[in-house]
Amino acid sequence: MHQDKFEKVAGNGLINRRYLLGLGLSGVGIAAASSVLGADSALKIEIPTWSKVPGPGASAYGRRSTHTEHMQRLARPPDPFYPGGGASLSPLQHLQGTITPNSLHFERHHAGVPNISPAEHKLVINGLVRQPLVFDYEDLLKYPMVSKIHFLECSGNSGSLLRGGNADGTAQSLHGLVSCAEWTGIPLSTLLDEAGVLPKARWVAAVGADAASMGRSVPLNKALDDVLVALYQNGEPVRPEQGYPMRLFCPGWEGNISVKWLTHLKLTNEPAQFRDETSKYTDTQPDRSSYQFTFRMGTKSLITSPSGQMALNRQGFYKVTGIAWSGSGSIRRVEVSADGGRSWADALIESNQFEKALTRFSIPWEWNGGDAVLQSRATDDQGNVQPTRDAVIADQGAINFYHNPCIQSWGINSAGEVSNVYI
Ligand SMILES: Nc1nc2c(c(=O)[nH]1)N[C@H]1C(S)=C(S)[C@@H](COP(=O)(O)O)O[C@H]1N2
Ligand SMILES: [Mo]
Repeated sequence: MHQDKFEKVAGNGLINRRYLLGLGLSGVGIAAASSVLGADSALKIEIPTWSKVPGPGASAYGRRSTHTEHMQRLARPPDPFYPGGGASLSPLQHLQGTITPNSLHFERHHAGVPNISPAEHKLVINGLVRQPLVFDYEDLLKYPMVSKIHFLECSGNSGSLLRGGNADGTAQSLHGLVSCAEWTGIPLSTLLDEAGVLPKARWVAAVGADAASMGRSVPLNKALDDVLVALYQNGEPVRPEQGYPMRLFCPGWEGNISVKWLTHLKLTNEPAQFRDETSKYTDTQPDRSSYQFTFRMGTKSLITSPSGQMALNRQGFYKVTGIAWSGSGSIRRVEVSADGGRSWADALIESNQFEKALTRFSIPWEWNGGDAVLQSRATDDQGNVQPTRDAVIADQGAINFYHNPCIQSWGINSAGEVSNVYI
């Protein structure tokens, strides 16, 4: 078979990533790879209808192809005792590259999505400042802004893998509380400088204008470092679901602290002890004590294809691809295993490697029709290596399910069915 010429770099069929760089892919001979231009001239290709009649003209607001409408967020069922509460997850297995389309960005709401009129919305800065300030939306648009590509991940993401029991699911249902966008906004330091932070201040208490009045305390050093008051998301005003007209954005930190529908920033000496930093988003240890503040998200990766509940329909060549990210910096390396972690090969990095942003990786793989366990393992520029599930459980015990960066294992059986497995 032609696949024999591929250089195997790890057990169970992993192929040197350079074959994805155009070195020898032509020999793969997948039927789908032949285009109309490349096909045999004797082949009779029918001219499709859409090539014969003009389609609809230009439109005022774009929409996606009707053939891609199966790509949907997965909304968790509403809870009648928790109006507006809940989440929806990004369809990671259908996406490519590193940017999540705004309409598919995951959501997590504690009291639903408020419909805020920007003309009536205010942002107040007060507390331990020389000069309390009130901004309206139009004021803020006049400030210099920066644009940064960053992931956002809920600290509850992937938590079901630590709860044990049956965790069958897709990349989306198990890990879809992560998304990545270009966030454009005003560095919080600019606004704090204008208010004049008093020397006693150590924390910034941020509150949203939703019916949850959700609040979180941000340490002042982070607030002055890279936190944004984000007004735009991938070039358009932040979507209502993401916090229109403005949200706090704390790069690399758990999603909860990026307060949406931001309306109040109060400089304080101590944390405000909001509900979401006392009763929730705290990491309970085996001795039942809890870490109150675990801000930084881990060093993590995930194979998005092939992934849970997909099926491989033939033996042979596959492109294994996925995403990697780190709350501490940029992704330096992603390794992939096809034999459940016994041997590893370096994946090809297919995207930019921005700080605290999704990074796309791929590696070619030949499936021989037997059992396989696909895994990926990320390393960031601080030297952090993604831990195994066993290591996470040994480290933080069985109670806590927040902040789980563990290696995902996708088992493949001889029927080609892909499912979450614990090994
Ligand atoms: N005001 C407010 N801010 C909020 C929330 C909320 O319910 N209300 N949810 C938080 C949580 S738990 C997460 S994970 C992120 C989710 O942001 P997204 O919905 O834009 O993905 O927003 C955070 N900010
Ligand atoms: Mo969250």
